[in-house]
Amino acid sequence: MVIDSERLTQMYRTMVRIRLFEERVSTEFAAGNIPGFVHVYIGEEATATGACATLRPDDYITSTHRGHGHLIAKGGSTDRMMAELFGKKTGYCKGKGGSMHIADTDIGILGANGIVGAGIPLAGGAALSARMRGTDQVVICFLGDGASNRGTFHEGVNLAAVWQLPVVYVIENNLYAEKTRIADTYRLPNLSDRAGAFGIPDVTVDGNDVVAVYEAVGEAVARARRGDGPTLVECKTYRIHGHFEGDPQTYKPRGEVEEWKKKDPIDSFRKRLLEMSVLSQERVEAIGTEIAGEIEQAVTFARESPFPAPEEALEDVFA
Ligand SMILES: Cc1ncc(C[n+]2csc(CCOP(=O)(O)OP(=O)(O)O)c2C)c(N)n1
Ligand SMILES: [Mg+2]
Repeated sequence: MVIDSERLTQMYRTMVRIRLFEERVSTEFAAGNIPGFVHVYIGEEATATGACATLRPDDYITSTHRGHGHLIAKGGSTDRMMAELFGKKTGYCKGKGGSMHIADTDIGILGANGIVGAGIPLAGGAALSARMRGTDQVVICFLGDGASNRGTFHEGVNLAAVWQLPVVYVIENNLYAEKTRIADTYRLPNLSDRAGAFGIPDVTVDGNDVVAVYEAVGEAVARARRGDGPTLVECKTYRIHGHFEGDPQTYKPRGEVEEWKKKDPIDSFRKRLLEMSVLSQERVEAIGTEIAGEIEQAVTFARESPFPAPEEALEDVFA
């Protein structure tokens, strides 16, 4: 597959945007400016970026508790995301939701989710709705290796397979569910092997290679769009930070993080784009400066925005 320079550059920019956003979230969290739990996506940027680059603006995604990368890749605003993390009124949920509850239905983001595996039935519902409305919209459902052990996965993927719904399941196998290694809870070599139980196609890719992700998910999206049902895509990647910010990570074997840092998805993509002359060194630096400025502006926006008023606490509660 030939991918044009503009799209390659766009994907590079998205990966840098996710990385710089997450690095800043990490330092702002450590400084005490972000309340609650935060799970960052550092090291996994190629997966969300390659997957979302295959979608149309009117397509959908469902996300997870580690959602910032998915949301940015689908076009979420870094200003409103940062404000939400800071608990401010200008955030996506008026500062009342935080990191794990960011949604933007106007651009097809059906929500991050604090409940592991909860995006799976939502993705099936959105896909069924697309079919009933007679559209050819597609849903990408992001989930973790840990989530693939949940009942919602087996029930949700099976139903989507039986009904041939337009969903692409992207499993981000980052080796861990909290402190538990996937190898301690699952015996087969690939999580994508689970597709055989549902009778749907599967593919396993290097989740740190944005082009490989783009190609594999692109094929799966095309299949879903033409009515040929779901696909299970496993992206093998690694989370460089802890499960949550502040996690001491004593469960990771010595040297593992350093080994994976050598496979950094942004470094390797940058090298490739320089070799292909898609980008020059000057352009790389200009992109870095521009996006660093955007993130700085997002932090300023968040910092200077007001907190929601106490009397608004019970607004937007549906029960
Ligand atoms: C239903 C449910 N069970 C348990 C938890 C606690 N929990 C939060 S994240 C997580 C691990 C998820 O692992 P994985 O799906 O691999 O995603 P990753 O954190 O690696 O991105 C667990 C068990 C939860 N939030 N929801
Ligand atoms: Mg995991």
